Amino acid sequence: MQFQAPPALGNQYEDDSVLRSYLRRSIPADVLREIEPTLVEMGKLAGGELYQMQLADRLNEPTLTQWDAWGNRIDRIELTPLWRVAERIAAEQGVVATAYEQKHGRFSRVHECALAYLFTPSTDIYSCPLAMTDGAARTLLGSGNRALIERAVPHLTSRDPKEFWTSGQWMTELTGGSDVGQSETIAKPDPDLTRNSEVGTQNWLLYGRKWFTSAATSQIALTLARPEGNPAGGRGLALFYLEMRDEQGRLRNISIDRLKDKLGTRKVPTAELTLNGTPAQLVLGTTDGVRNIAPLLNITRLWNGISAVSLMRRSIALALDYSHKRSAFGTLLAEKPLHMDTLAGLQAETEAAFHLAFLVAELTGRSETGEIDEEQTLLLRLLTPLMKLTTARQVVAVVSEALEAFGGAGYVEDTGLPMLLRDAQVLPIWEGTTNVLALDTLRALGPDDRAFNALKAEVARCLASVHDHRLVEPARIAQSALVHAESWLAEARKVGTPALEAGARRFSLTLGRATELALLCRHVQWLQENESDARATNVARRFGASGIDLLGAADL
Ligand code: MFK
Repeated sequence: MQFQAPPALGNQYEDDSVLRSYLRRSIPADVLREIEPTLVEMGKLAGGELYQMQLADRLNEPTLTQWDAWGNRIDRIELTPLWRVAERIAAEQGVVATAYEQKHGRFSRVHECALAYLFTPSTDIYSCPLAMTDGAARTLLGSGNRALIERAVPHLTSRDPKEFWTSGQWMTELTGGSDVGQSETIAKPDPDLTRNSEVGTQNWLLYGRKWFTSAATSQIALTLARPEGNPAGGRGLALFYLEMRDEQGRLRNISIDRLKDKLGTRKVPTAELTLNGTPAQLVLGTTDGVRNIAPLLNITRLWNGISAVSLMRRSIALALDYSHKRSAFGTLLAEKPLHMDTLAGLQAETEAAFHLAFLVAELTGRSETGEIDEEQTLLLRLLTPLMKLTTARQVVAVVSEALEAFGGAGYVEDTGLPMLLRDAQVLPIWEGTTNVLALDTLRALGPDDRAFNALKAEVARCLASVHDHRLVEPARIAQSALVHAESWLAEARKVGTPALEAGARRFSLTLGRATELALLCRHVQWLQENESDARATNVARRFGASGIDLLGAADL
């Protein structure tokens, strides 16, 4: 009897020509020399020890124990072995810390994202708590609240697993998933002002239900609540910081009602919580909570995109390896033109998505060191939702197709493959659905042309560098999609808000895919000129022919 060899992974950094060539192009050689050992190490873990642990941990899920044997309410969540190891490795390898240690200035953010990209697919979305932790650190630092910065940021950015804290991001309530302004949690001034005095003097108690709190094992959370008497809507909310447990390890008037039974991200202990007088501190001001939590949202949206490209990459790495092990109709799949053509299509989507996600990482890095001008600031604000929504749609399609490349094995749980698709499916949903982000794109564009012009200028710079005759057609497709989107926007603005909103998704996806194509063309041209590598030309041509302008002839 013959047994089928399963797919295997090598060093996930060394095997990734896309990541490696991108880093060679985008960061100085001396910086790359310094950071490369950390990427080789993470690539080794991701393709080796962590991947094996992930397969072994497949059936484990976090558990909630609400009561002890003697009737005490304890609400203890046990993580799975994989996640416990992931927490340690994330701290030791500085997956969050790297962005804050700033050893390489603005390139520190790209370095962090490269680590996250390698780490994420082998740890069953441990990127979720890391994303929120990163976002909380950025938000606290931007708030100027010295007491909270000194208290929490050293923990959030620690490399010592014993000191490392993760943060939750409690926004979702029964009334408000996307429409956060409807949140019902109330904040009342704490009559006992001595409580928590070590972390600030503005003490409040929170009362309400948080309906979808991811990674509820975090030590702290940033959350929204409405100070009593404040008006309805997002402006009436305030941004609060809280620590989940007291010095004895008891939850601070928080009950964990249940863990969510989700389609995917099964290792993430997502909980429903009731806050019944939970002590909290204001982060900044008693209003404008939605605006004040936006820095956190923008960081977690960046992580969402990095996670999307990392899952695409993982599914293709497995499918490609398998194609060299699986024979059908007399030859290996790798020798079958149709099979390899299918994988090439997935590779093109993945490379395009990769360059957009990492452009947002680059711009985020610039914003953190102040090396950003007005045009780039507008570009970052616009590209963050565009990138999040575009890559999140791509990952679901790519991973679904990659599973098909395994035939029936892709549908069988103990291969570990179906989990990839279930995990991918969260990416268009959390951190803002495709439609909510399409509307955020309109918000980021604002009423004038400045943000759109910033995007046009970026695309023009990319395309100006393209000379190879085989790239003329993809470059033309990117440019004409952008021109169409611009004229559509002008027309839709004239017709009115309902027309603008109805087309926002097609419009945003067109912008996202056109930008991806332009970035891909630039990279491919660079590869040819600097590394005599013409292989990727087909990737750009392929992506250019796969539907960039999605506006079609939609009526206004
Ligand atoms: C794997 C990696 C990912 C890890 C994920 C971790 C797990 C997280 C689980 C979750 O899902 S957490 C919950 C995520 N929830 C969301 O993402 C909410 C989605 N909804 C939106 O984004 C809505 O657009 C929004 C709540 C922001 C709308 O609320 P409002 O109150 O109608 O907002 P409004 O009035 O338009 O904006 C208020 C202010 O915020 C405005 O500024 P001003 O006050 O100066 O005018 C906006 O410009 C600003 N703002 C809104 N979004 C912004 C922003 N500023 C910068 N960036 C943004 N993205």
